Amino acid sequence: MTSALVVTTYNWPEALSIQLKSIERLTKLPDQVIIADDGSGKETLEVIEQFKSKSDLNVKHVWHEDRGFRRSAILNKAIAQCDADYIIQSDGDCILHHSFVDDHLRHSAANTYLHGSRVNIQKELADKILESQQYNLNVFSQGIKKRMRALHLPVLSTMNKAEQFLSKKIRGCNLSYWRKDFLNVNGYNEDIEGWGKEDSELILRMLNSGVSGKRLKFAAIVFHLWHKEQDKSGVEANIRLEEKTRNENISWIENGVAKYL
Ligand SMILES: [Mn+2]
Repeated sequence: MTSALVVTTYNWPEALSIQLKSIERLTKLPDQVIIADDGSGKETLEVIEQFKSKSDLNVKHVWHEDRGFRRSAILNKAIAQCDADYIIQSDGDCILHHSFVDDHLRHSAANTYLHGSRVNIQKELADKILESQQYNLNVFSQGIKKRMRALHLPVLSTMNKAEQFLSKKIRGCNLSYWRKDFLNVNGYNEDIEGWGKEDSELILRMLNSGVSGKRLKFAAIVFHLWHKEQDKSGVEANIRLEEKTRNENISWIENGVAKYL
């Protein structure tokens, strides 16, 4: 089984560079790293080029032009370009726990997607990390919210039951699934543009197609760097698309990944 870590980013090179540092510290490395770049400028490109030049990892930068928030499209393009069996997703404003990839791979199971915990780093600590480009995060760190989520006890994760419903805890910054299960529902729905609902709508279709989920509690941890809230003005239309998927038991959408394959 081969794995790819897919990291989304948009014009926040200071955060991406910390995220990439956390990849270097992983106890188990993915076979491929793909940066899904939703239209960032030169500074982000420089961070990625620098990382590529000093890393032994197979790193791919998938970019499209900036036409607003198009997370669904850039993730489809990135996953189309990867040939790994298993996809692990995070965002460029997150710092991975050193066991992040190991935890996802260890708990991977047929016909199952996994989602882990997100620990929020508050503004003051986030600013400090971004400025120093250094971090040391654990359950005792000052400046994190809901610190119990930073507890790493992966043995306890094995007790989690499979979910046949959409968990409110699903976050696109901490998700893994089989690429074939993703292709089977035609990936992200690109009718969803602007902030919100693209991940939960995808997961609903996976559930509708017979895949179940599992939450990795006390494992697969990401630390999310504080930032100002996104513009959420288009979310109503996205909520309607998600409701349609739920109410009509949809598993396949037209405007998905297939056009890139
Ligand atoms: Mn964020």
